[in-house]
Amino acid sequence: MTSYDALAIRQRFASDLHRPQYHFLPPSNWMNDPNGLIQWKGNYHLFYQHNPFGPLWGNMHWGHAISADLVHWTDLPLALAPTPGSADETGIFSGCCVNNNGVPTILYTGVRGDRHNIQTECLATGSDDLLTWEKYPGNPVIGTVPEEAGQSSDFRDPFVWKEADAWYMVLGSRIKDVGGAVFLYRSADLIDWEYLHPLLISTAGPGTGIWECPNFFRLGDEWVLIISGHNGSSTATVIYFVGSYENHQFTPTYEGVLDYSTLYAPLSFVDDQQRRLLFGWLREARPDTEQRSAGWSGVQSIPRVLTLDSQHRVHMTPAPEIESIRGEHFHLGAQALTGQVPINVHGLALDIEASFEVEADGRCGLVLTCSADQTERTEIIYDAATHHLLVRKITPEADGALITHEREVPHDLVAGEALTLRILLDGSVLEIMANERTSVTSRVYPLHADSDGVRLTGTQARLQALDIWKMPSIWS
Ligand code: DQQ
Repeated sequence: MTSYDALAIRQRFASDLHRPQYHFLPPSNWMNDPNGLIQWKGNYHLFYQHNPFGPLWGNMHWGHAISADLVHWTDLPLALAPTPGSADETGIFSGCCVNNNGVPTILYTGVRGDRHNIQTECLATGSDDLLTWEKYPGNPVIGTVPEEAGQSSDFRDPFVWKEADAWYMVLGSRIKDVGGAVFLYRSADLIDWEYLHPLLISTAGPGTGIWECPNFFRLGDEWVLIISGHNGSSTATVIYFVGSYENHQFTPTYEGVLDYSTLYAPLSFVDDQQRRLLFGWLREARPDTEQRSAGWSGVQSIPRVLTLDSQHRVHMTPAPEIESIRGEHFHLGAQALTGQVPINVHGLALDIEASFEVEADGRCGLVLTCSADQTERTEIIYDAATHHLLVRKITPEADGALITHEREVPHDLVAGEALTLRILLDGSVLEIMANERTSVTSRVYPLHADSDGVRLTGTQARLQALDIWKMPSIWS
């Protein structure tokens, strides 16, 4: 597909209220995990799990887009498609892309079998423009699951990095009757892989599922393992471990939640500014029937820059490049909050920064997607007494009944610490980062174009500053 065709397809969705304007999604149809993120010759390449034939999961291919600035994207032809009769005949699942001495090299999971239950790791090398890919004729490069996994057929999502002596890979898996696991491999040439040992095994107990899409990397002086899956009673699905990595053994000393809601299967990479950047799939929160009639499904998060704080917590800030497209600006200065007040800004594509001082029993936050009668709204409220951040979506039904969806997540502030909120609202996407360390991404589907009001709310709290920018489309 030429970029011209892709833009024409994008035009068809011009009046879709729920379609994001400044987040990446394909021209049409289904997208899930980010794949193969790499900066190559200065440009950022985003590959992604894609069903080119429809807006629901299936027929997994790798879609491809390129950006010079991490903000504006150009659609490129599909990068990888299943090959009949091969290790990837029913799908090209997730993976990564590395620079092997000047040769762009993708490691991905090829799947076979009716239920995609034969999962092996495959390799493809690219042309210098990353537009054409040749699969290694000897695929798969890893064809069997380690014995200690038992009968598990879940064995996927290679994440590869280079150390002084060799390439290393982690794979997401599950040990039968134990739980999620990440396996570590080593190779001199990306083709012959030696299994070393589990890098980490879940202690949450059997039935807690597979660990998918591992990311393992150095951040500052420590190492971070991110996995998508479950770890015990927590309802969070993307968690991370921080610890030390010596002699190829990982010893985690801190466990945290990367995102509490719809962000899933994130993938990170390092760019030429030595930033660790992460994209995540923002899942839909509406039924298949609605995704089918929309004609598209799945959005990528705005790339986030990762750092660690002194308490070993991962901090996330949207890549500053996104600030370059900020439009009309609204500012409100310091003031006491004594209830809820409307703000003179309307929009469903906004970038918001807010900071508050909140007393021990105080509450404060913002209300977005607010209809004129306020029956429809999305509340983002911090409760200092319970140390929780609440995201509550209220939608009126045709008969006037109100449907409420709530997500309440722990968020601790130390004495004297201000609450900071960074919020990216974009059609049906709502990315919320509190103090850069508590992330709650959500999907909201406003009923009407004028459900776009903004309100400020607080009791026993003081606004330090509120800045709101209207955001444009990145496709015009
Ligand atoms: N999505 C891919 C898998 C991965 C899962 C398949 C995570 O490779 O484990 O579409 O969303």
